[in-house]
Amino acid sequence: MEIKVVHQILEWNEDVSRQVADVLSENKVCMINVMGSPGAGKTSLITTVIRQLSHKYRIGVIEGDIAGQIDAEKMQDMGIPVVQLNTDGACHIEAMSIQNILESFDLANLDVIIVENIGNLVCPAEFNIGEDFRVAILSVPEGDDKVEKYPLMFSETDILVVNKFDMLPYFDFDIQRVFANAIEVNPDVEIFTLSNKTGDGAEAFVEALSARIDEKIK
Ligand SMILES: Nc1nc2c(ncn2[C@@H]2O[C@H](COP(=O)(O)OP(=O)(O)O)[C@@H](O)[C@H]2O)c(=O)[nH]1
Ligand SMILES: [Mg+2]
Ligand SMILES: [Zn+2]
Repeated sequence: MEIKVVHQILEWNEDVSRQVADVLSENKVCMINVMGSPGAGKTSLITTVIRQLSHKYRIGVIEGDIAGQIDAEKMQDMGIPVVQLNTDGACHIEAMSIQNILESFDLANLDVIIVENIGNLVCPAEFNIGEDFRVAILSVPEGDDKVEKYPLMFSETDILVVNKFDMLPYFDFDIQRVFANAIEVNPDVEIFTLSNKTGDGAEAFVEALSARIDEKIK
């Protein structure tokens, strides 16, 4: 008899993530899974997207954090429906949590749900949560070797945002190395350099995001 131990959680997660994806499709809602290290700029990027796209789409947010609700409060202040998911120590979000949370949203009146995953470059990449696509953020101060060191995060993403590009002059950060490493592990990845501080590069990223959203909901 086959003995399943380690993979059981991942297989169960896959089943539930398919159920979540079905519910989202039935309701024509596009879900985006935003991942990256603590401080990479996930919340800032989501805020940028909300500012630029909330006239076009009805957006909701799920804020994943180990504890607290600091980021969720920022979303609420922008008038966005938000649910805070506290993982109480767990370092990634699983599909089961998303499935439970979806009941809190009025899905018929939403076009997009943006999920801010737990700040972590490792295991969030292993767990599908029913998303339509992923955005991985790497920020300049983290260093240009991170794609090589954490390949799964970058091989499994659809979009890579290199954030805090305004800080490039202050760091020995070789953007060509990041491009080369990312394309090596993920030939189809779309890459954007961007600063949430100055707004440089945000327009191209938001346009690409919008095209992917339209593909799902139109
Ligand atoms: N200079 C600069 N700072 C940024 C940028 N994006 C985010 N930050 C700052 O980085 C810190 C962490 O950002 P936050 O969005 O909270 O990161 P998160 O932990 O990934 O959600 C905050 O102080 C932001 O103001 C950027 O493009 N340039
Ligand atoms: Mg955050
Ligand atoms: Zn984890």
